[in-house]
Amino acid sequence: VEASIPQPLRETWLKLSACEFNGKEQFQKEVVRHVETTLARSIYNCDDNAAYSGTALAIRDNLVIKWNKTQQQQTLQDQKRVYYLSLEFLMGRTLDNAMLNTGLKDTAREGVGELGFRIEDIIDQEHDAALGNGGLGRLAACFLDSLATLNYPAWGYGLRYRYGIFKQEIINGFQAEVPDYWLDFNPWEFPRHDVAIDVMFYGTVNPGPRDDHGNIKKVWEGGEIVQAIAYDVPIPGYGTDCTNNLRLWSSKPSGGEFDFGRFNSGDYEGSIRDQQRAETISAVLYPNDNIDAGKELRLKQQYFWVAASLHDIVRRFKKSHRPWKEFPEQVAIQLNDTHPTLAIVELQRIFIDIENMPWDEAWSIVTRTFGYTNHTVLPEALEKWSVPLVQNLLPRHLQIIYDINLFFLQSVERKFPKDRDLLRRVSVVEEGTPQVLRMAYLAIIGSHKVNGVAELHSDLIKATIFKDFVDIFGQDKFTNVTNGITPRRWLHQANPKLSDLIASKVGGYDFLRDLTKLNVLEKYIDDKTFKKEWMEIKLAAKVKLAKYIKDTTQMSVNPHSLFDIQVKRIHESQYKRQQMNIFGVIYRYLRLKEMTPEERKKQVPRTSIFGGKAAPGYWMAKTIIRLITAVGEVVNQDKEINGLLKVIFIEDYNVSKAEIIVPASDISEHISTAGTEASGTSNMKFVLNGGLIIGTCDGANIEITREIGEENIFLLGNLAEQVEDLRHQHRFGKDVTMDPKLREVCDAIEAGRFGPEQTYSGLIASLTIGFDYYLVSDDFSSYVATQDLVDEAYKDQDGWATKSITSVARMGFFSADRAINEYADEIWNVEPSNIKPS
Ligand code: OX2
Repeated sequence: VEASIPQPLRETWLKLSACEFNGKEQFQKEVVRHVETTLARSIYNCDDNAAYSGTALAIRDNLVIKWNKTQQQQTLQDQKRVYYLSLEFLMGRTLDNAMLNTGLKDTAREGVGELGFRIEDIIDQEHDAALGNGGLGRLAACFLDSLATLNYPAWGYGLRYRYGIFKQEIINGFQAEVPDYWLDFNPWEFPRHDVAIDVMFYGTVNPGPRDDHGNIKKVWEGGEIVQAIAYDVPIPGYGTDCTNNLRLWSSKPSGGEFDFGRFNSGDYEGSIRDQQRAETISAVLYPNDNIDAGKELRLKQQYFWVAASLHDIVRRFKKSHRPWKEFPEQVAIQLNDTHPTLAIVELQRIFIDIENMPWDEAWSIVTRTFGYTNHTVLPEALEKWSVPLVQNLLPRHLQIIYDINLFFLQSVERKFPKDRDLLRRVSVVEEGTPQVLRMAYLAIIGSHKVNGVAELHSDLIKATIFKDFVDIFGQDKFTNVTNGITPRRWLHQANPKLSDLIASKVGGYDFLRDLTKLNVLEKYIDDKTFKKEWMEIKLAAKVKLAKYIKDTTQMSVNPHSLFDIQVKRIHESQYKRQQMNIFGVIYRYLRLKEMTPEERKKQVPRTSIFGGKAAPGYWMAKTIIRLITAVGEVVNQDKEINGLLKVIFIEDYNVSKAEIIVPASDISEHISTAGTEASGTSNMKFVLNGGLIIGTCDGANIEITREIGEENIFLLGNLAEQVEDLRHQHRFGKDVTMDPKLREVCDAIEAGRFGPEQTYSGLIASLTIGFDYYLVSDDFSSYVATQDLVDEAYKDQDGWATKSITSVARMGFFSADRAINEYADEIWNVEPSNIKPS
């Protein structure tokens, strides 16, 4: 029975319903009320942090009213909904975004101003919600913003990690990790203790009674039960009342906090052991970007999250009393990478074991419901679960996986008779000791669409890792949706001055809802004052970053130097190639050292800025960080260099820091080995903020080039189609000598110019005895030459401004709104809903 107010009393209730505050005075009243009553503080102890809390709670009230309305209207309209399943949502901060999306920022600025606070200081109090590693998690966050902005009825489902991605500290030049406990005060989540779902692990599968068709049922029973508690987060759209829901699951023991029997008999520790075991499931985000760790706890997280989410989705569908066959017309579930692949198996299990549906009918519904997004071709990132592990943890699911695989292989056999090798290649079960499950294959088999995240990437998966599946299912099942970013956070919020300048030229802020409107800017490339303002805004962003660097590292950098930025995860396999960047910095340093003072005067001063986390325990990635900091220690103090080159490592790169860093680049680096970076999304953020790119022909760089024009990007290096040959040469070629420029850099490192050479021996060895898998030596001289072109181009500031403005004008395609509309049309078949404004 659902709790609700009986009909005759609803009138009374409705008259009393909460209203949004309106205008500055009402806002201020709410802030003060929250500080005084919700926080129990007063005028005498209201610091920035208390002011943040009061402001957040006041803004939150308005948000919640919109959110409730949206959810009620969506339920009433009973349209098809999208469910975006992602183990990561890298949200960053919420307050500023919520104020901007609901149009309350000016009110809030004035309001808190009169109460003695600066809105910027208040915003700065908030802890990032860092429930993600990098691009994959941030993409999910951008997609939520676009789904709400475009009025799509959509929910995100994820895990409520108690610890997000660790905080990075740099100690003596090396990375150290500190836990990120972020839930101290989080006004943006609403616990739903009434939404508690039991999830079972382990146990056995036993024969049960016969079903309606006379078959003996399989009963999964006797396992350990953990409860999933829902925590809901409102997601406001920009310029609309549509406020969607992100539901995050938290784990807790089922049936009471601890074992009273044990407690009373004096076994205090034992009594809380089960509680801790249960709570461990949602305790911590695995800090791996693009690497499959294969740990049991991770599989537990995946099933826990997937089981709770599907239970929730199925329950919501059942409320509509529609026949099961309409399920795919009401529900679209998108799998963000293979992490939620068990959802396919779980839905099939619900249908056949619980709802007693025949296999084929169930499977047809399942496959029409799911879509799968692939984000990588890197072999180390493709998820594989050991069969014994799955057998133990999810015995019934393993049986269903075997059946899915069997029926699939039978269909392949019918289509390609006698091709035994094909069957071996496409089987979900990979032979070996132990056998492993290839989750990507299961995801393909169980979905109606599979997409890559940029054109090159989508082509590559069809030609390489999923080639057999294209032969089996046909081309149409495979598609591309190039990633995008939300211009609300990554332009309007991060760079308000630029957003205002653009708005003054393109006729208001409509471009934030239709980014193609930026193209109007091209009209102004000869407008001197506009150009000047444009470059002043860039300089102001650099000054702001320089100040941040000064405040946090005590290092002074010259805002008039060329800011060259590479911020992204540092991957163990080194495919993003921060090492190439720092080798290039060393090469530049060696050249500067050789120059006469006169020659030095002609050089463009440069500040090389790095940031990014390495997974704990990943030694190669950490060595790269150490080399960067060590080069900084030498170069930054070198009197001869006199500020012509500075090397900065920004500690603890995260979303809120990206909002300071992204607007401040002159050039940013996206230099992955061609064919390895599926898309990249920071490339889009930097260009949207008027920074140029130095990059390889990889991922979305290719489409960015197509949109903005070759003259506006600095491309370098070998192409994806050359990579295989080059690797072959490295391994089997006769006289493979290292590029002489790179040799010189290695010699300097080995001579100990950046500290003990043993520190870097692994990194150097990866180039030589490791056969230079990521082709640094093949791309290095092109990289160095291209950096020289960057310097030349930068000397012509007017030409640079032209490139910058033209690029921004042509970036409309890279809005996440465009990406979401493509998903909606081609994969989900959903329509925006009609959210009536309040
Ligand atoms: C990342 C990809 O490495 C990156 O290229 C892409 O832009 C991003 O996903 C969003 O699509 N884990 N992280 C990624 O892939 C995996 C796997």
